[in-house]
Amino acid sequence: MLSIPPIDDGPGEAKRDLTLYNPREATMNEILMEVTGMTCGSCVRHVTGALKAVDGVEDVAVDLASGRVSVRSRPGTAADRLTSALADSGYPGRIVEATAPSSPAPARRSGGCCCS
Ligand SMILES: [Cu+2]
Repeated sequence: MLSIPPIDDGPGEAKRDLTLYNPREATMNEILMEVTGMTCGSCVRHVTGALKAVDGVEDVAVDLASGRVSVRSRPGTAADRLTSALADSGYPGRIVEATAPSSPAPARRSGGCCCS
């Protein structure tokens, strides 16, 4: 029998994920968005700022390479306000996945990069 023993990370390692876990976040909605037009760190800051300005948004994480943005918001935050905030900032986006009910994304708008 071939068996691979479990890797022993030593004491303390098992709870390493807990250090990043904030119990308050367990009640947060997670919204995954796809944003177009981001090409640099400045774009990321614009998008982050636009989303954080939306009432109820607690945290914004932008992955520039994939154009994916995950937003953590308080329950009841209207997801369509996120897409309109993005449109207003010049970076059209749509909701890919949301734990909260969302309405369809508004019409997309082209353009938007600050550095092109
Ligand atoms: Cu840019």
